[in-house]
Amino acid sequence: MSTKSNVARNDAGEAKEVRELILKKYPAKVARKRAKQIIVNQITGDDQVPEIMANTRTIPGILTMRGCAYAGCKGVVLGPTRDILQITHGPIGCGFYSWLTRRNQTRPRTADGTNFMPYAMSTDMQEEEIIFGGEKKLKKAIEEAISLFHPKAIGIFSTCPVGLIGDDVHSVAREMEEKYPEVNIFGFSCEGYKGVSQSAGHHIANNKVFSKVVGQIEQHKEGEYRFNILGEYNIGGDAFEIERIIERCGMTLHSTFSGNSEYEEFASAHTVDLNVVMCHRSINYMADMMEKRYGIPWFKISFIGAEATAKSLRKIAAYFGAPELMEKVEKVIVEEMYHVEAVRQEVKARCEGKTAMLFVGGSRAHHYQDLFTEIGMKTVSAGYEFAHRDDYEGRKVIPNIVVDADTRNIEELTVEADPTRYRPRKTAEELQQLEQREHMGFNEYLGMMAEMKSGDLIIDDLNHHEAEVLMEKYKPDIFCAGIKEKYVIQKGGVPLKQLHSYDYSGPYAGFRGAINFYREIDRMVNSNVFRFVKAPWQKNPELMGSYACKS
Ligand code: CFM
Repeated sequence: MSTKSNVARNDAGEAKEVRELILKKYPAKVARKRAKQIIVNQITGDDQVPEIMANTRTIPGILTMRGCAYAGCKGVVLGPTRDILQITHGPIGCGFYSWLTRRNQTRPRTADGTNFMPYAMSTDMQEEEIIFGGEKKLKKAIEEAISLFHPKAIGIFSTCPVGLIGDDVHSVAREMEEKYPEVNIFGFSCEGYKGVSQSAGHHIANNKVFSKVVGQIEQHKEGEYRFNILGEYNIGGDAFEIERIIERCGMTLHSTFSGNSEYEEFASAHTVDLNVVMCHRSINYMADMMEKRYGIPWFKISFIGAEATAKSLRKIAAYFGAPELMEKVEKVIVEEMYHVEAVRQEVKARCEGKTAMLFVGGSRAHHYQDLFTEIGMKTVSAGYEFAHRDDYEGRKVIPNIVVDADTRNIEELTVEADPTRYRPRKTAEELQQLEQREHMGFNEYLGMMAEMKSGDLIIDDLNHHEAEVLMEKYKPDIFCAGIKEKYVIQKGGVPLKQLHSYDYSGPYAGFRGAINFYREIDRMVNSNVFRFVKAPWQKNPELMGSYACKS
């Protein structure tokens, strides 16, 4: 793995060859499907990109990187909220393995502030409940939780067996709420098998938080420039860094969905004047629903990368439009960039021209490319695990996305303007002006492909075989993915940066986060240690198989 292959980077012809090589290994039917999910990027005028197949079932037998709907609902969207008491209704493994492994952090406002995150709460279903039903045990668990912890709100998360045996978590929630009216109790039908990945769980979580939590409390934090960040989950302390910057700029972050968040912040989130969306995949539903019901505009931002952070701050300030705010933001950017630049130049000198691959989730494979660009590195191949076509090709394709049975399975809420609380934050004219003058991109996301280069290889729902071919042919200087990929890739002689949990590091968001990332990548791509790795399969003979049948 120490010599570079002759794959000319960014060369569409070579990317096509790699694609063919990947597909060659599959039986005809599998190859036909994967061919639609492995695309050589091509940007034509007007930011047009090729169509990619996404958000469809993984082919049985292929080891996917994906997770389940329960993970997307409980782990991802609700997990980082510290004072909604979260009960996993199911066997103990689901609750245990979704307990803080994502490294989402939290910081109660006072030393004795409520924080349930250090607890893993589960009904621990046994054979008896699987046979005779688990509702009784769930009710008991809720009563026990209320008497011990006195929470403001309780979320019940369904695992696969709950749906299979037919426990009704919603009627349990209603019954317990009648008994304990001071507690907001709600259930999620987020059984792991719902949908094709964790993406379904995001949607289920958005729906319930929107209908059962947002709008419950009429209060807001102090400040003139108040907004929410949707889709920031405080992995490795990212939200702390973002909060620091926003505070420096003199703006008020009312709530973050859901990094470092509290129940009351969600419940009063409808009082702000703007929503900015960071992870489009996991929370675009909430942005849309809040706009329809309460009249809050939204646009996409990113705090990953120093340049992206600066651009996002400018956009938010321009939206509020106060000259003193814009001035303050510029001042903060200059001061922060001074520190960023010094490290960036130093690291860039050692990293320039090196290559990266990113295969992560539903938004980071896009955002983190900016950090690599800032230190002169090139992304040669990237893809999401579970994103939809709009995250690849931009929201403009949404009307053309075929709604299949799996998607129809997830409820789409019909949302109307609130009769008393709908309040347009800007007039249609003001919004239009902002669009023309500042290119705000209201209700827009351009997606990953338009911001990559022609000839880059885009792969949806990457699997192990495909990762091996990429490694062999491109020999990237760094591979970004998760824990399931980490050690196989590293045994192949390429360092792997976990972009889910950040390994043991972070934050990577904002200005200080960018500095952390540059330093970390510098250490990884310029360390010689990986060149000396000999994988077990390079030392011993390998058993190979191939398909003899034709279909
Ligand atoms: Fe959004 Fe996320 Fe992501 Fe995601 Fe995730 Fe995550 Fe991710 Mo792991 S919400 S889509 S379901 S940015 S847990 S914080 S890193 S796969 S790219």
